[in-house]
Amino acid sequence: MKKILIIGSTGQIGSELTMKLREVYGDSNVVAGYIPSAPPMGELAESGPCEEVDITNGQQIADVVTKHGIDTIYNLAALLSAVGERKPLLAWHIGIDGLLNVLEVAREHGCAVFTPSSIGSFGPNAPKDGTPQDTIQQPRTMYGITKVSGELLSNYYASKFGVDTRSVRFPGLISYVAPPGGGTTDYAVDIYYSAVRGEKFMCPIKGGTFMDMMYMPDALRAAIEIMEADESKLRHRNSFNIAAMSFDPEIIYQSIRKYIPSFEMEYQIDSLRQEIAESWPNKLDDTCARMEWGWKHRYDLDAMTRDMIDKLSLRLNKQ
Ligand code: AKB
Repeated sequence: MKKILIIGSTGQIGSELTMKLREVYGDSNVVAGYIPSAPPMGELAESGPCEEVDITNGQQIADVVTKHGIDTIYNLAALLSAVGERKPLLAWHIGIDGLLNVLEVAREHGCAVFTPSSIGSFGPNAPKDGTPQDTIQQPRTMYGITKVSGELLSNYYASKFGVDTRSVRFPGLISYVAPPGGGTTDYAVDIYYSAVRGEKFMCPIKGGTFMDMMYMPDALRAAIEIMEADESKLRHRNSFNIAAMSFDPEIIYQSIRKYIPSFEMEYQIDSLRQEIAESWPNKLDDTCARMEWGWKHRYDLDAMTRDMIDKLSLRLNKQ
């Protein structure tokens, strides 16, 4: 059985991935790493071991890895794209200095490492539609620069030191559990909250701006399946394009109106997020992930909309 440490367990992906990994590998085998400003709460805190782990403190990571006999690290610490533009030095410190700490601990202790990359690792010079697995990246944001550098560093540790590093390039992730913070694709989560609350949605991204998106259950499955994949079949490591759906604000708005016909949306463009969105691909080609480890999404836009509206309605009515 794997012994897993999650760094950033209380964030948007971490809070759900920790619970999913505990379900798959057993509660006591999954350590939720957190920083004091974002401590675990409720089920996350109560269902398994928790340890303070600051990604910028290599010794702290090493101590927790030794204490719990960790063999796999999910490194989820990062600042998202829009907030990374406001705090570029911190984005680099967490994304790259932090990743180096993780890779060094992994090298010394023989751990496998998952570090998500993103559609943000591509820039305006990449082909926009059917963006290939291997192509020019050249991102313009600090977030994207840390993601490309992270991919290269992770590949380097694999080829130079034999560290089993793997990852995927996540699209915008949509979930009814933990809200995202500071991303460019966040509008595609916020829009469901407005719809379910019966409020008009002020959309920060222009109609006609397409980005890849994915429902969280598919993203969690991808993070687990890539780490379970047969290594001998992998031609790539860091990072695989994965895709599920691509839409612009108008398309997601119309998908929600099938279930909530009175829902209204107006545009109020956020220039920073719009500029970032325009530099990203419209739609990734994920053939390599499908061929090399059998990636397959389960949720398309309408299936996700149905589930989001059901689950969010339950959650918001309970509060
Ligand atoms: C963001 O918008 O910054 C993230 C991402 C696509 O990586 N959701």
